[in-house]
Amino acid sequence: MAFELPALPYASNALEPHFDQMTMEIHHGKHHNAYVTNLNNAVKGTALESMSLVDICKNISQYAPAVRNNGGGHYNHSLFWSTIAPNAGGAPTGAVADAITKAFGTYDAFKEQFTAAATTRFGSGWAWLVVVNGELKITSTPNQDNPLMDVADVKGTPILGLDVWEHAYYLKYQNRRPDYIAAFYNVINWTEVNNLFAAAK
Ligand code: MN3
Repeated sequence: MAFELPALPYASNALEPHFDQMTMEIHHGKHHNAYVTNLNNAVKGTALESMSLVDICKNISQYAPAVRNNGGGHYNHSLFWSTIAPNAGGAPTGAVADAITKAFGTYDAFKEQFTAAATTRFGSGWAWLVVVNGELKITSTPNQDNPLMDVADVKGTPILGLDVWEHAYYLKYQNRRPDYIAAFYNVINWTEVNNLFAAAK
């Protein structure tokens, strides 16, 4: 029952020109794959082997740093690949659109706050849109932490995440993290975000 690297749900060049093919291939095939391998090594022979990643995250403070870093890495990237897509992006749809209006006022105001969270996360980490008691909040976490974790400042169910580690953008955008963040809005898979929102409420 080892953890497994999920296949990308689209071709590695499908998100061009926003997210480039080489970055997608290295990010998924090397970085994410390494988190899966290292997670499996960290849980081998322990009770964690048969637990869900979500349950592991919820009690992460009880486990070794290798479980936190690689379990978080596996969860975060799996969510990331599923919530971006080709022929996507733009304004949100469905119940998430309504919830964004309710929580932030407008889609532009949401973008402003999410961009700020992603831009100001110092060093490596993630920006998140999370569901807390049925409502949307924006937060960020360091390294491979996420809002499911008992160590997170803002706890909730993530329905959208943006990886702001340099490995996510350096090949195409070099030091220009803001350009990478701006490109992200062209690939958000609002259909899947709505699915996650419905499941989280
Ligand atoms: Mn990454």
